[in-house]
Amino acid sequence: MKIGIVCYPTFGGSGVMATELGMALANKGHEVHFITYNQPVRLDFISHNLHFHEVMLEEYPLFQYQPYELALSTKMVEVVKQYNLEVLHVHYAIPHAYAAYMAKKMLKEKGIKVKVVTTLHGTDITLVGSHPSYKTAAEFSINKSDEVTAVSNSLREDTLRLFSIEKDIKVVYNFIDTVKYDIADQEECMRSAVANPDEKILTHVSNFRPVKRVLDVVKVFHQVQQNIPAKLLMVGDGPERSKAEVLAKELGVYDKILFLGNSNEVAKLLCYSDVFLLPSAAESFGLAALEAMAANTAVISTNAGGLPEVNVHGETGFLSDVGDVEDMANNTLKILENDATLLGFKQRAKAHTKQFSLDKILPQYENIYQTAFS
Ligand code: GMT
Repeated sequence: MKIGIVCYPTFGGSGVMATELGMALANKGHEVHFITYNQPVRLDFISHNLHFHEVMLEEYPLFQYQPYELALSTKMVEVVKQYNLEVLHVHYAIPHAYAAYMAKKMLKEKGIKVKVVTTLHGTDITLVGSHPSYKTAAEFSINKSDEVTAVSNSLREDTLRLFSIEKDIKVVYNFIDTVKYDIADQEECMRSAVANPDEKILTHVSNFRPVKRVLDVVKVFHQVQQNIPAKLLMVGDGPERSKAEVLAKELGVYDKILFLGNSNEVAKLLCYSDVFLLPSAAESFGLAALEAMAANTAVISTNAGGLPEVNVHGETGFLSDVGDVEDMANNTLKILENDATLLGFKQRAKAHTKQFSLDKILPQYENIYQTAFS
């Protein structure tokens, strides 16, 4: 099929997922066109059937805010017309589903049909979309999509609770290309580059927004390293990073934490990891946790949103209430108490990712495109 993919091209989970999906579809022979304001960060190849179209914004002094939706819907119309796209798959409802609806209407005026598939990712529903400034337009554009998917049962339920939804919302879990994470046993995974042989390695990867509660990551680590020699890798960047650095200094653990910033090589960093910390206040799915599990890492997370659908309590890691730093630290120590226990958690975490593998999830999206188009 000929598919347009619209997403945020940044380090957020929705952009990562959309990019991985587009590349996988292209690998399977579909013609894929990314329509975004920058080349997606994880887009690591362009080929005859994988294209990128940049949405250009005209800066004009009159505008306090640039009208991005206008530029995006105009670009969608252009690309659909030029390449005869059959489906526009938009990731993150705001403003992508709204812009896609407008593009579809404009195309209809010219006798061109395109179907819109909207995938809800989380904050587009739970934080941003339900805000009174956006709710009416978000609800409208979700209802006007031809097909709607959510990345977990939890997000589906949140959407039905927060909005008046007339469409069926299908759950299609996020996926992972497990092969990309099979580098733990390879030579390039040199734990000695980041830790001493007796130290365990804890990792956190996120966009360091308040919802990720990165200060809890530092607090949990502070308690853990009092009992077990350990290092913490903090991967990513965002508004809470400097607060986390200040707290680490106050708690006297700054020299045991590596703040690594954003990385395109998350799989390589995760291969060092023993335990992944994700103490989020809200999380529709927790793609970062799934990536960690694929890299043989046990997960300590909260029980917020869709996290229990990914991280199985007592099997792949542990779940705690939001903010319960004590419980998260104790659970981390349980996992790290001896090598055999740690190995068991790591192996079960890795095994659990099979149900989120690319070959299971990709056909579900292909079916949805077919249904939308038929
Ligand atoms: O977590 C973020 O702030 C980024 C956000 C996004 O849309 O880019 O992530 C959301 O989508 C991811 C991919 O589906 C999910 O794995 C994350 O759980 C979800 N984040 C939240 O719900 C907070």
